[in-house]
Amino acid sequence: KALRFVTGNPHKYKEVKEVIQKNFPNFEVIQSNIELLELQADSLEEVALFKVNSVKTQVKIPYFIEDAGFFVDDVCNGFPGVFSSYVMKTIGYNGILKILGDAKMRKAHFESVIAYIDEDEKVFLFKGVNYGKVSIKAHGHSGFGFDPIFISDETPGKTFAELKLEEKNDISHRRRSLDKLITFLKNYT
Ligand code: ITT
Ligand code: NA
Repeated sequence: KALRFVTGNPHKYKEVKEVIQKNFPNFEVIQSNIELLELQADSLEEVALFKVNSVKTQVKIPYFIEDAGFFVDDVCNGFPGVFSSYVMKTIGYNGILKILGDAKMRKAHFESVIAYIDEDEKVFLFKGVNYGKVSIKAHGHSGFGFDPIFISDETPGKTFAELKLEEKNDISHRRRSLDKLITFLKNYT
């Protein structure tokens, strides 16, 4: 079964493709490379719903989109969260390191929300999370976005950018939302 993933972010597509190839041989994923507009909202769920509906006239249903964010829970009360793209473009992960300085409390997490629209134009949301902390310095070169400054509680001592693609994919927020989507598709379609 072929799934269309609408995203303008090649890193996200690469991660999703690896997960599907390795774990779900009955599925394959195809990228629809469309620049997605985002409205400013309070939650990833709202952004995901907006995104999935915004391309209805351009993409053949069924398809899915994903909205992800990096949440710094200590010091920043969850910021950048829904502002992650904008913060990455403006102050980058070095800006986040500066904001935290040498703060001891550095809890953070990633969230991923997938919105899937089915043949009847019904939309379903699937969420995945990974908890950890912000590193003191940036480390590693794989992955993208905030990966160089995030250390998952599940892989202590290494940032996401120091993990191999498959290692990040074993535990990531994106992997977890994707597992839920695939389970849903296996059971209900
Ligand atoms: P779409 O076309 O799919 O919308 P995007 O790059 O705009 O791609 P998001 O809005 O979902 O993606 O993500 C917002 C930002 O959060 C993204 O640009 C990254 O900087 C960051 N981010 C998301 N997932 C990440 C991950 O797995 N690791 C590190 N940073 C991530
Ligand atoms: Na985006």
